[in-house]
Amino acid sequence: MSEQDSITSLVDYGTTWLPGSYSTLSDIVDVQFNVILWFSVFGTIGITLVTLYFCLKYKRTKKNQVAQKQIAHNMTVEVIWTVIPLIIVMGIFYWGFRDYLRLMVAPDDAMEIRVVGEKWRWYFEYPDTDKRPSDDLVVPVGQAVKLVMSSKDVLHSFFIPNFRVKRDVQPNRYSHLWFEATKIGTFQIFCTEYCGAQHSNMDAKLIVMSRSDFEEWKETGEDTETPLPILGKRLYKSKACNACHSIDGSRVIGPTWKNAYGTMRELESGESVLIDDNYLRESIVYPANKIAKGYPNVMNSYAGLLSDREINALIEYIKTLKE
Ligand code: HEC
Ligand SMILES: [Cu+2]
Repeated sequence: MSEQDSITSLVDYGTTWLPGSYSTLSDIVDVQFNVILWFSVFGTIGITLVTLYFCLKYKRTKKNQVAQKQIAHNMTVEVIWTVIPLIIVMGIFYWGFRDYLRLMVAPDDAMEIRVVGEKWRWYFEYPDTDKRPSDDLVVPVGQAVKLVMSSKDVLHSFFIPNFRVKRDVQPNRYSHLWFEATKIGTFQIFCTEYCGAQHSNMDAKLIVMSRSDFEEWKETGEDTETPLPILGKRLYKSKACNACHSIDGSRVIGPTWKNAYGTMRELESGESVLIDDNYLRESIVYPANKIAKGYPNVMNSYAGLLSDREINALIEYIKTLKE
């Protein structure tokens, strides 16, 4: 079986209860979830049944007047129903805390990857390479990976359901998360903290590769072959420009790209500029320099995040959107 064949589909929904489990620690989370869940289910049903039984048994009737008697104290019963639950709950606490530490503390040999969240996309930086930020989180199988995460704007939350890991991602502060993938495949990453209009589009792919494929992937440079407009079209989605710019004339958060090239753009400053290559480039790299009239200044700079070729590709793509 080749590596391609063994790639699992995006999002393994698993059972009714939980999505498929693909990291070294996801099983311990599941075991604990299931034990506590079923313990609670039996507890709830058991207590309800006993309550109902007592209600009927000790119901006050003409024949049975015992129910009138008040019982203030029963030491034996009270000690039993305090000590037994205490032991059970402390056991769950010990177990939970021990596994919590395993989830929180990354092993020393973990590989570090930086995660940046911004409205409305994730991107991933590999500190030990000169690779450009990646739109997919690519990791080798069987290797502990530690994510160092921060946000450029608001609070986001990074969630890989199949790995049972989730953590808030804040501005001006780093949060951490670690995992070790057990299988080669592609998995879904979500943002699970409502972060504005396009929050539901804030997802990414986690691609788990064999170690040799991963080493190869790290070495691959940028795409120099795809024709510019086609590459631009791909980047429009992968760099999440589509969260704020439409290509069909509709207004999202920013101006549509349809029929934009070659027309005049009114700016907040009162000036007008021709939408040409220079204006487009400046708008991508320094969006705050010239604000389109009537639009909020919410676009992040893509300086350093897009190569020259990628910026050219986006411009060429915008040019093709003329009718
Ligand atoms: C968070 C929303 C958001 C995202 C994501 C975003 N933009 Fe923008 N963009 C805006 C807004 C709002 C404006 C208008 C205000 C301004 O000029 O900064 C704008 C303006 C522009 C303009 C000037 C357009 C004009 O008609 O004047 C260009 C070009 C542009 N963006 C390109 C991009 C590209 C390329 C990407 C993806 C790599 C991108 N934007 C991602 C919100 C966004
Ligand atoms: Cu978000």
